[in-house]
Amino acid sequence: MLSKEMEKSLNEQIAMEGYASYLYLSMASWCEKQTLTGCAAFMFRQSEEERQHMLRIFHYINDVGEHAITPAISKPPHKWSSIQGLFEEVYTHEKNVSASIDRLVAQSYDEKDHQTLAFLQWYVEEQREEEVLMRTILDRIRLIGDGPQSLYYIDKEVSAINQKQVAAEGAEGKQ
Ligand code: OFO
Repeated sequence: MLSKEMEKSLNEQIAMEGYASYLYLSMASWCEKQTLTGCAAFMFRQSEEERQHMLRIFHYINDVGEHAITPAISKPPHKWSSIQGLFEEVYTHEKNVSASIDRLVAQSYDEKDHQTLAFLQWYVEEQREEEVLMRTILDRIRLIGDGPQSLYYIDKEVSAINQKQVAAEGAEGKQ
């Protein structure tokens, strides 16, 4: 059982994860149109991951006897001025998600809702990993430079990072 406030907050988190999934899908499409196929593969996988994050909360809310609500999702942007700008937006978005998870953790402490607190630990760790990942990509882009001559190398680099993620997720059996 959840408090009404916690049910509402978790449903809001569902909407945030759902938006992330759509935003990354839109980014994947833009990358594909720029023939940045490595970046596109990375963003398609991230989009699917965010959908799994959303579903994990769905199941949790319903499992504890409350009602997970399918959110309305607003249309994400569909164009970016550069690949660096795109990854900067991803990084900012991930930091906002982390802040939202932190607020949920604080709320569970305040409500002495230990089961939700335990449930959220997975998200705390996941957000830490995602922030590190996005910061690593941004550091590489800054190192390579994102002028037209560099795009091929950026795409190769992101593709290699994506392959590593796929392998790690396979090893962990992670969704
Ligand atoms: Fe859902 O992990 Fe990123 O946002």
